Amino acid sequence: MSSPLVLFCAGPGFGLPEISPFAVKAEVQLKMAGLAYAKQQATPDASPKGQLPFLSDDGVLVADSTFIRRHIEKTRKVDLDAGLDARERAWAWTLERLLENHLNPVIGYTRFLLPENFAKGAAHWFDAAPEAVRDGLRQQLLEAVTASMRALGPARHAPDEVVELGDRSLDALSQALGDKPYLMGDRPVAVDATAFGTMSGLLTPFFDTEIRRRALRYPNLAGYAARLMKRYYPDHPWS
Ligand SMILES: N[C@@H](CCC(=O)N[C@@H](CS)C(=O)NCC(=O)O)C(=O)O
Repeated sequence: MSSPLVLFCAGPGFGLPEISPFAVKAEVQLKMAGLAYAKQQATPDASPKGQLPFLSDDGVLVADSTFIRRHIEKTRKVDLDAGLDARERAWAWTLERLLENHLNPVIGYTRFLLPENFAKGAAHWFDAAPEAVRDGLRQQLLEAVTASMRALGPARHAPDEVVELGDRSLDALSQALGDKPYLMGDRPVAVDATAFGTMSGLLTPFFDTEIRRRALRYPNLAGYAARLMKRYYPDHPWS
């Protein structure tokens, strides 16, 4: 029997198994829970919250990677933070906020608002559109992302200031990881799904960026991303 779970994401790209760090997080959460699932490509407008990823569980739609986690934990009786006490769970959640609320916007800024990266990456999403509207669609996307990056903060700063702030969060994450294999110890828990989405998104060799070079200065973070890639996407080429 096929699984009732279908994860809707944008699909692979930019040297990653999924373009979006939130989609990587959601998929790794499903893998951590040991659940069978199918994947389908979708665009954000198909999601109840206008963003990817979202999950269909036998037709019931659940949007947002954190609510996807809550849904599978509740309905499949799994605990992705099993073994952690209340204080450790609180710390893991704090790290998730650092990753999603601070570092993921740096990824968005780097991919969309640095013109060379936009030209190499997202601009190609419209290559198949009729020539008459192609540039307009690119411009429309850039304007939407710029508005959201202004709301989130990065678009108000100079590029080197975005790198400086991102680097502070990388340093904090590196300190939090230390010499452990995973953020909370010897086994991966939910925050590792989030951190892997972010770190693979920052470290992908597809974009040659200053924030990637900074991330590579933390050997424990580069090793961590490679360890998780091997564990959850063993067939995905990764340097
Ligand atoms: N809080 C959401 C964030 C998801 C998100 O930001 N998705 C982006 C792709 S990385 C998206 O769909 N953006 C399209 C839009 O906002 O219009 C989650 O955890 O799933």
